[in-house]
Amino acid sequence: NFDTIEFEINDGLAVLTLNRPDSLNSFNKQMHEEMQQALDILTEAEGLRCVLLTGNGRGFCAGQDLSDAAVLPGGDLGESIENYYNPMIRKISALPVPVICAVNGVAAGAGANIAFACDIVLAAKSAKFIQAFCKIGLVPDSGGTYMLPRLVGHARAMGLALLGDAVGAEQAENWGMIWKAVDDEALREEALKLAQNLATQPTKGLGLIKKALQASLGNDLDSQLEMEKAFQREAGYSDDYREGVEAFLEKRKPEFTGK
Ligand code: T3D
Repeated sequence: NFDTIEFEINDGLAVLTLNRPDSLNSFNKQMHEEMQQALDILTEAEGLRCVLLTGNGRGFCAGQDLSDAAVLPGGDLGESIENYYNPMIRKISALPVPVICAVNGVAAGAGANIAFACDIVLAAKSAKFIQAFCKIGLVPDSGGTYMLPRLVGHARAMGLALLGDAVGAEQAENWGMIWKAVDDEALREEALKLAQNLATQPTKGLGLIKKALQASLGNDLDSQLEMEKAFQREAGYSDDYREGVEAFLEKRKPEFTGK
């Protein structure tokens, strides 16, 4: 039972909705703690096959709640990064299932970088991504300095981080920051449809794909080829590979169990 987030798991699909709409779902201590608990549940969940992260109200997430006592100027900000933001990004990134983010409105500061830590990002056309940190004398966190250059290249990453300009969802799609910008009214349904479909796919294989692509930019070709071999070996023993091949040969729709 949470107050600052909504959280449910049905048929292998977890939907986690940030729920402090009056402050554009910015993170106060309670929301950090509830988010950690939810991510711990997801990390341990048996039969989990996909996660959908979104927000209530007109914003997705405005990053840290700047009125929270934990981030008063002069305090040790490293502490809240160590206790909350870094574990959150690590947990999202380590989930062995696809994590979809439906960015329903502005994503600023850590809010933008939490979205970029997810595997597939859909955004409402009215949504904006803002590296707001520079405007208050801070530094992009929550993996922003890691993900941005990888998503958009050095020049755009520098511009975004140093200027803090808002990037609209369609531009974000054109720049390769996100998967797709969709009409505002269609966002929730489209994201749910995508997540529900992914929750019926070969979860083990998808988890291995996620891991391989995450490792890719830090690896040389040889290491990546070795990783592909190991992952293919593992995938080759899965029930879903057997089902996928049988269904193909029998010209029927596969019924994957995620195992
Ligand atoms: O160690 C650490 O924890 C440090 C970690 C830092 C991580 C970070 O995320 S730092 C960056 C923090 N975020 C920001 O700097 C963004 C601040 N917000 C904004 O710049 C704007 O709100 C937006 C551009 C996101 C949206 O603008 P707009 O005009 O659509 O909405 P608004 O009117 O500014 O905000 C609506 C309400 O939400 C408003 O409250 P009110 O006046 O209706 O009572 C506003 O104060 C509140 N709000 C928005 N963002 C935050 C917030 N309240 C607290 N903290 C916020 N980050």
